[in-house]
Amino acid sequence: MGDLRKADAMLVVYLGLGSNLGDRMANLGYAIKRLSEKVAIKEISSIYETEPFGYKDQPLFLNALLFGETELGPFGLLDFVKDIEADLGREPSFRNAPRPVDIDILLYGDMIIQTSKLVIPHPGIADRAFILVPLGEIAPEIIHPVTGRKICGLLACVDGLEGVKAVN
Ligand code: PH2
Ligand code: MG
Ligand code: MG
Repeated sequence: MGDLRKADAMLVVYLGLGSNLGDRMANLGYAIKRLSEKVAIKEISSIYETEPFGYKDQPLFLNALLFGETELGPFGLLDFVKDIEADLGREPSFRNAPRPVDIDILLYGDMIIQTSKLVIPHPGIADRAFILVPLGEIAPEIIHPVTGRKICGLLACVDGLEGVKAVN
């Protein structure tokens, strides 16, 4: 019974990771290690070097994405990822500014949340190649809960694929 309740409480979350300051690879590694304290990680995408989306005058990013299960609710998960970002030295700054690590909650089960603190699904999924390429790698068939479209369908329409390159 206890086990069943535990299974029911677990939800699948997709998290996006980005770094474009300092030792980018080490920053992603640290973030993944810390995330694993509270997220049972099932799969991690390849790592991609990506041209900055939005504010262009900043270094190239490394981006990756993972999915796993967690007992944390969406706001508990948000607090947890903010702690990890702060531990890596991320200072509050302007929107889209360079950062040692950015951890975004992309999807939380098929929940739709719209608050000033947190919007899920992440509003950038459908137009950002640096999200759709790794998401298409590990979960092409999942359905975006707001648009009702499959990730592979969104990927087929997105601009900027030439700016997303897998790192060996
Ligand atoms: N994150 C942003 C803005 N622009 N561009 C790339 N390539 N990768 C990112 O992770 C990224 C971005 C805001 O969080
Ligand atoms: Mg982000
Ligand atoms: Mg963020």
